[in-house]
Amino acid sequence: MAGTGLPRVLGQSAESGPGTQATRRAWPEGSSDSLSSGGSDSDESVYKVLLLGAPGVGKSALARIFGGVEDGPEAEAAGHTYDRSIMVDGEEASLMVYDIWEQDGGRWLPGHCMAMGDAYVIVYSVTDKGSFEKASELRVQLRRARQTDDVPIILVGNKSDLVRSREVSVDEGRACAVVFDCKFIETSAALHHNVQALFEGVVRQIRLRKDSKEANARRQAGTRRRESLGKKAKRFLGRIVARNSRKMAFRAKSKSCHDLSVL
Ligand SMILES: Nc1nc2c(ncn2[C@@H]2O[C@H](COP(=O)(O)OP(=O)(O)OP(=O)(O)O)[C@@H](O)[C@H]2O)c(=O)[nH]1
Ligand SMILES: [Mg+2]
Repeated sequence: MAGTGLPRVLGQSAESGPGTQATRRAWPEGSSDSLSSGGSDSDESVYKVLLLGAPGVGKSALARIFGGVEDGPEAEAAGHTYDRSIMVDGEEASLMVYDIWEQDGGRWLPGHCMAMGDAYVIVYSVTDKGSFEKASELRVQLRRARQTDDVPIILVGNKSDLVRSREVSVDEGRACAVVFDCKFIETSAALHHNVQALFEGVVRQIRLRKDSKEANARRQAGTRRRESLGKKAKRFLGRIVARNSRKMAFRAKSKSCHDLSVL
């Protein structure tokens, strides 16, 4: 049901991978956006989102927060696929989040994973340079696998709470996103920081590609009405400056890779 603020993790299907279990919990960061149970995965209106990334970077932690599943035995039972609807910009969207990368003894082949997503979330840990390099590799693999498709890719630097053991700076993450033409966000699954923004951003990125220009313009108009005057002025100035120099244009792009509500 929309408006209840309750997520639901649905059961498994042949397509959706290992078993899942129903559970209920509100978004940790608190939001006016509401949540409800998702549809079936054969439904085209359900967006398939794949989590990719090196081992141990926090893919499952992020997926569980999305699914409203607590760590511990419940998480073990919940499996690797989370089906849930969220309200974004006043409209409901159903997401199926797959946390199946390189799991289940190779049942989910990398090629299959790379072919099935409507959006990809490539996760690295900001405390692990190797995982950052792996993220670039995955981006290249994805580009190869989906040459003709314009699928949204969001690069996620997780574990931002581990300040002292950071090995990858925000600037490095952002530069990588600019070079590889994807969006970028840092999260902390441990603190539940930016997790909601990540999945709402995924929905916006999919909509910007799949829905009509009119539908997106209507949503953006709604969002901009709520935007502060200062933000509006900044965006306007940014556009003027970007027009004036290529270097500035690169800078503007590097700023916009943080904005998951624009292409
Ligand atoms: N401090 C901190 N620890 C985290 C964060 N996200 C995940 N972890 C921890 O990192 C470890 C690995 O997290 P997982 O979610 O299992 O990582 P994964 O990417 O699913 O790993 P694989 O399934 O092995 O590929 C666990 O001990 C988590 O508790 C975070 O944001 N901050
Ligand atoms: Mg995992």
